[in-house]
Amino acid sequence: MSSSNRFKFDFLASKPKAIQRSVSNHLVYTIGKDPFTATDHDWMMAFCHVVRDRLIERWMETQRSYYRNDAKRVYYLSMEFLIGRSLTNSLLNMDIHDACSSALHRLGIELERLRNLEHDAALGNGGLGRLAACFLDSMATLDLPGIGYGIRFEYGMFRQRIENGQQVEHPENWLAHGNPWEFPRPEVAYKVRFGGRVLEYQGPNGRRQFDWIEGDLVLAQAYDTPIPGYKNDTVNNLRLWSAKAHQAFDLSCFNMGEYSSAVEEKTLSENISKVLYPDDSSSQNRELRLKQQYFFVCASLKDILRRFFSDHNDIHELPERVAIQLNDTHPAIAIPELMRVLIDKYHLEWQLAWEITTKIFSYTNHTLLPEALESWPVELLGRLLPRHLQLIYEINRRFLLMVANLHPGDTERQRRLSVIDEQDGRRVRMAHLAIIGSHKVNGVSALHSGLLKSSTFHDFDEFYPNKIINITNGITPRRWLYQANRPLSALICEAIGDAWVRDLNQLEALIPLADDSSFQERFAAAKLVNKQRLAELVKFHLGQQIDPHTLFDVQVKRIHEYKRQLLNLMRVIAHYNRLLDAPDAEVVPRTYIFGGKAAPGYFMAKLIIRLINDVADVIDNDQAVNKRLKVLFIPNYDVTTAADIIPAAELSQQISTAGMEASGTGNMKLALNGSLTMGTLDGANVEIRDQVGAENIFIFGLTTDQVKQRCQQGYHPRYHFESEPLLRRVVEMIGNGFFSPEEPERYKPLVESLLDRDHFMVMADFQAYLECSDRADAIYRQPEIWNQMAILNTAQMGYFSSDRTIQEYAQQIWQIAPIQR
Ligand code: 26W
Repeated sequence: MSSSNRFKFDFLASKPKAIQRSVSNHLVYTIGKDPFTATDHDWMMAFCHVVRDRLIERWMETQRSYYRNDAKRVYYLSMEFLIGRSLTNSLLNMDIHDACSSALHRLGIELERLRNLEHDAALGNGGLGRLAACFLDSMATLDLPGIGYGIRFEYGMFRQRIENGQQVEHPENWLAHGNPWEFPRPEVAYKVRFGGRVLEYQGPNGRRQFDWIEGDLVLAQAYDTPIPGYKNDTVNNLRLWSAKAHQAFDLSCFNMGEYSSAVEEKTLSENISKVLYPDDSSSQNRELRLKQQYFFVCASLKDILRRFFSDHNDIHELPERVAIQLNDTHPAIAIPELMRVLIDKYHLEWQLAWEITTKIFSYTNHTLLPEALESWPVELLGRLLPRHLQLIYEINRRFLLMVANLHPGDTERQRRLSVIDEQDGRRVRMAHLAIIGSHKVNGVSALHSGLLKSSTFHDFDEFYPNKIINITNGITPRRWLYQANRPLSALICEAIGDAWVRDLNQLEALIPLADDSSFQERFAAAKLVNKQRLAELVKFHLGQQIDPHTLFDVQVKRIHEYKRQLLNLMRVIAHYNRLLDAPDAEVVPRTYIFGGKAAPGYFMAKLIIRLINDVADVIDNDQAVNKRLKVLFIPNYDVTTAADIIPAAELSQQISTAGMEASGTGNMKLALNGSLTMGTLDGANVEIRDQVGAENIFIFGLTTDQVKQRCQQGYHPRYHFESEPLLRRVVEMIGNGFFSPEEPERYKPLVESLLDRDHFMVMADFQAYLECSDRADAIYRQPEIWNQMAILNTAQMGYFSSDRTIQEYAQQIWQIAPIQR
């Protein structure tokens, strides 16, 4: 943006005095409260409105510049956006943090107190949703015209409480006290149809035409959330859809006194945006979920076309102005939806409609787990979206014809590639639809993309060479270092300036400082401050004592068997046994920190949480060890607790079964904050090793190829049980009720799974894991070496900035460029 504009925004609005006046005004005129009776929450809302005023000016100017430049835009379609809090992010990105802090101080209010009153916008489950949020930040920071589209869930990701050691889910009503960041747009509302039937008729030139009619209508109403870039005055938009009844209520019922049936339809349709599905990596074929998907896709496409036609009139130009990224297959119904609009509404010929569609769409795959690959029963899809099913059949028919042309007689290949899975009931494979309808498909780490090409989508890779590519994930350095870790940020800025915040590769300037003993000390001091802060939070919120002078050994992420929190816990038990056997053994005093939510219906994951808490109890009550060994489960892991925990971590556990974690992004956040990774060669861990150097990371365990080999040869977990005494003892303790004396059978399902199946090769990796952990301990005893390694991690994580990731998407997939103003 030009300097004259910047001047315009800053001069009046960024001075403490102006901010102070503005807060007072908003308190009275927006919130309607007297300063004498106002609660902290009232002040927080008033203050957020002040910040929002500054956002909206920049937002309008940014949108105007996109129109002026006739910019090609990218639309990021995602069922999930896991944003977290926005206040600090907005203050720092607009460079008004200190001015605001002193303005509030003059009013007798501490910014820190207000900050903690904000609810997380938790409209996502985990990695996929948080990635979408990092991408929005990077697009805005890079001056790219990127717009997010999703659902405004009334209830976000559930709140996790631990009661009697077990996860209990509580609804997260994040909107109850108002959301200061959103702008409702009641004038932007689109009709979305479900059900009904397909009408066939003769078009003007004698052609067969189709129209989808009747059924039920729901309204999608827009809410906009401004997304500020880092100190560039760009503010992009996240548009979320909320479901509203097409008719508020049935007046005839109402007049007859049947009040509840009068509002029945309203309740039913508004259910669509009521609650986020809390399932991470397992596809539930619920009708409501398919409705959610089509609901936001249909509204988003209508909105995209409305924007296009506001200053264009030739639909052929659409691919020059519009790119649409599908965040996993969840929005893949957009492909037949665009075909429907182009053919049924604009009366384009199939071939032309298909060309436009495939030029516009691209698809990111985020998982190889078969249970997470979405497929919808043909019956269900045909009932809710009859015209889409017809179009999917036709897309598939034409595709399979081409396959047959290339591989005549190879019906087995056609069966494998088909969009329709004929195996168990007929189902629509959404990933196949997404690949066929996109010009690019990407995996999210080098290893993952390689596996997509060599196995999961191998036939597609042969059929469409160069369509499947890799774009390794990244994280935004603004939220995950600059904001979350002020002590380390300040130290880095002092040492090398602040250019790294928008160009993370600049952290390499820290490399020469890695063996400077005074820098090492200051680096360690920053870590200690973060550890002390976390210890205070833990004391305050959980009433538990953790010692900041112990090694903070952290595994925070969704609880899933393939992520192997159980393997970590078995290491904890083995360490405990060591102390039981040799009470005076010299060990590195450790605090094992776990955090993460389990899907509410995921029995094994919930049992693992319970075992973590049972083990923590036993160790807490054992005076002989509890000064040197502490296990802590931090409840309700979310974006905000992540920002408290990650800067304090020293060891980062990234121990998924090789080949199962698509990328991981927590691994990047932890390493960037100077935590050393202990991990398998899985997902982006491989590339982290390449960047930081094999000597600065602790790698152990079976590789992807070895895992595959073991599976093929026939894997026998009992062999490890029989031949490894340390392992045997740990498994027996879990199985015989050592940690659950009041219910000895409690963990039988875990032990049976380990001994009889062990799909995740916990038993096979246990020994190597223990040895690796000992290697780490030996280095932790030499603080200079540990600190040097930690600095070299931070210094060499530049590649994992989501700015780099987004630049790759922009160049290799979207063909969009920054807008200069
Ligand atoms: C339909 C049910 C469902 C829900 C969510 C299936 C699959 C998902 C996601 C794909 C799960 C997910 O979040 N995947 C994670 O994506 C991250 C961002 O790319 C990666 O870093 C993680 O490795 C991957 O597990």
